[in-house]
Amino acid sequence: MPFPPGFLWGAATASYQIEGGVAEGGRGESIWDRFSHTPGMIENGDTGDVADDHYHRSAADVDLIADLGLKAYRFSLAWPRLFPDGDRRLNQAGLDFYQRLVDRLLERGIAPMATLYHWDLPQALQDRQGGWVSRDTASRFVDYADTAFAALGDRVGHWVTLNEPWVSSFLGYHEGRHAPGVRDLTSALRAAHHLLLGHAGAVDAFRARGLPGEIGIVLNLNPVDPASDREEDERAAILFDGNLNRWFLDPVFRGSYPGDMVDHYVGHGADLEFVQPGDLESIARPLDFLGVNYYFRSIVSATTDGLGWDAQRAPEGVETSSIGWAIRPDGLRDILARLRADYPAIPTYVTENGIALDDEVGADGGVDDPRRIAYLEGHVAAAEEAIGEGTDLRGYFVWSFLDNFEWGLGYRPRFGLVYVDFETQERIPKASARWYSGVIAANGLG
Ligand code: IFM
Repeated sequence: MPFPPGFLWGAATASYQIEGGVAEGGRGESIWDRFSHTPGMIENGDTGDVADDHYHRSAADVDLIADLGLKAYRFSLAWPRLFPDGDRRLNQAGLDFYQRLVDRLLERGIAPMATLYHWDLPQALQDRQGGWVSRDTASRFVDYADTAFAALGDRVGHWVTLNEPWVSSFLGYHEGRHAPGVRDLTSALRAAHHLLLGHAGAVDAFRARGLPGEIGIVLNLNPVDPASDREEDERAAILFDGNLNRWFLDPVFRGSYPGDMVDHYVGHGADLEFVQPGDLESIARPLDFLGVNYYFRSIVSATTDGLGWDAQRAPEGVETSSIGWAIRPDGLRDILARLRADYPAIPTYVTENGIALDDEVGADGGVDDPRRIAYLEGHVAAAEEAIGEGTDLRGYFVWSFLDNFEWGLGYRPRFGLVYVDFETQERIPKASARWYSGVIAANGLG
């Protein structure tokens, strides 16, 4: 039996990408509301104002998850629904939305996996103190997390503190391609550190409550390949690996930042004095699991500008998704092998994996997506191989349950198992959703 009994076959979403209802139920503004309404930031001027209207359709959406036979559903809580001003004033209506969602999932026999931070910081915290650049934002996050644990901790079996802190910090505060749109290296490093401190504080708060569930972190991890065997490209690949993978894995699992990257960032003018005694010990608190989001391998060449690397998501001429990401199931197997080799053994989930395609509704009203089926089949097979090689893999979540708001790319890329007509909000399970139901029923590829 390659996939153990009880393996969690699921699908994932995130609050800002699907909920809509941004001004309802007392929700406050998030940095993604502000950013998506800033001209030029999002393709086609799209915003998450309505998205999949999941805020009004959550009950029916849970029924659809159940009808597809999914065992688990990974979603995120919108912090500004609970704390609209980012302070200690709880908006009960916001919490009630997630109480109803969790209750409905459990009624339908679906295990909830709740992510506390999938990028929608209360805008008030950005305005007041620069968001994650401020150490106090980590404390505000712990208060919010503890409120969620108190309310939902008896029913949610799997908690994720942060989704992809590399994206929140480096895309949000260094490249400025994501909210809040800051472009400054020290700010990104401060943000990354304070995100990890918030993670650590949330883990402590969770443990202090003695709750029955499990808690972990989700990282976006890639194997990193040099674009050539030139020494400069090989060195750039090591540095990019340090930026993307080791800058998060090392503190969480070893209690230290990688020395080569500390030197590299300082060499580029960064100031790391925000790290205080004891921080790294806290960040390295033991976790119950690691979530891995995997989409592609990174191909890196040396540059003379920026941080000294250029990372591509596909070599020339290979088959890619509709947003240019190469299809490389071997990368999933490789990243899991690398984790086994370099870091302590830990129960692991593939918390996101999927492909963006230009799906269309056919003449028969269905959505045929054979390329998604092939993609998922390849990656499920890679996950199976990793289990055979020793990874303690406990679950696999397709990104995404629904087509949704893909951040800077708006609604153009469709990642869902379920097609969404954004005019009518009709949901149409794609052929891949039916295929995935079969995999779940067989507990594997059969
Ligand atoms: O849509 C995102 C998700 O929010 C985080 N992980 C990657 C997905 C695809 O880009």
